[in-house]
Amino acid sequence: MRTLNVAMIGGGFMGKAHALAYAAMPMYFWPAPALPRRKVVVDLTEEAAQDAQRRFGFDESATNWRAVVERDDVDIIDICTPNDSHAEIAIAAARAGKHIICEKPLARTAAEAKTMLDAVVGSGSIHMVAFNYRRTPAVALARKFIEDGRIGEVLNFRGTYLQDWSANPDSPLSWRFQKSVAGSGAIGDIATHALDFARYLVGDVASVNALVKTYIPTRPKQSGTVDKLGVGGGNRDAERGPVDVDDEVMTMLKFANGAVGSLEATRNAYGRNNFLTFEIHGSKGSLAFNYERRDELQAMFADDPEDARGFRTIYTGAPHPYGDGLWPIPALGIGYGDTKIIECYDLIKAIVSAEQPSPNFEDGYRISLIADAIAKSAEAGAWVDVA
Ligand code: SOE
Repeated sequence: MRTLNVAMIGGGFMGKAHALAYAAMPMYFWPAPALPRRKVVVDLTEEAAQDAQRRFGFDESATNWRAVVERDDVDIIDICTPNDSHAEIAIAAARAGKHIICEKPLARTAAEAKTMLDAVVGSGSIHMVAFNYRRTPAVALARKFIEDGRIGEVLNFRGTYLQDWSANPDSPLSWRFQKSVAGSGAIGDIATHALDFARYLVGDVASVNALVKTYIPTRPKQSGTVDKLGVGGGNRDAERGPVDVDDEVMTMLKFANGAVGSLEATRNAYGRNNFLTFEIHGSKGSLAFNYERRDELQAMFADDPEDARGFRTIYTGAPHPYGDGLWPIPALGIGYGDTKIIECYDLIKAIVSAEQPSPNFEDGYRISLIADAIAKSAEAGAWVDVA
């Protein structure tokens, strides 16, 4: 069985999720398409890198990602850094002929995402953007139902991504609130996950009419390089710095295929934790999903007998997408880590078969185009076509 050596750049929250996936993927999907080897992890300081090496089971640690990208014994570059370094690392990796997985959003702007797409096209690299939630079996099942025509023609998509980790005005000024690093706020960080659902389940978005809002204009500066994500409620005595991104976005959507939709995203919705949802209405039925109940797909088929009509709850398990690798009994439970394990499986499969996976950099770029159109529309107060 082939071994693929992974160099992971960034050993934080996402690094933890990806390292878990490399370790566990062959335990779930066997025979594995190839064995990912946790070769080298890169972080900003030697201490952080060595810590990540021990914790995440890598052979080596390093602090210079440029040198690591050039190594002959590295097959995959895994980008788990904040958004402002995605392009530089991915472009160098493509030039060095490496396969690439990049955390979402692909880049801060569509123009930046385009430079990444241009770098991978023709390079021989397999490339993937880590929009992991579409790999939840219930979401993949929704796609199957739509493809099989079970709900007829899709008429309407309603997406939300609501969290509350930044609702407290004293929660720290993470890089996620700084435009120069993040590109945007809720739009890039979480609305893009819902946009990935929209494209995966319905199709490309043609135009948007959006509004955005920033509720909390300053936050206490945080110390250290670890993204604190609101943990501990923050330090109200620390010096405050400006927030220059959106806290909340809502938009109407027109899809290229004629469907319509809406999307709301915020990290300031007290009581909502990872409320990533969709509801889709079709000419022959409806589907609904909530990541907080991720083992379940709600489905309503209009051709059910009249006295039995209504949403039914399907618990995903062995007969459903990825069921052969997961747990044998429905409702034993899918977790965040499982979505990353499936993502890793699809990446390794794509490398072995030399076929681009989805979502790849082309998809990441298209999502960035929609994100840019949302920002432009909010500024103009008008419908904007997606370029
Ligand atoms: C913070 O909003 C965050 O960590 C996002 O950046 C991730 O993409 C999401 O999966 C969980 O929440």
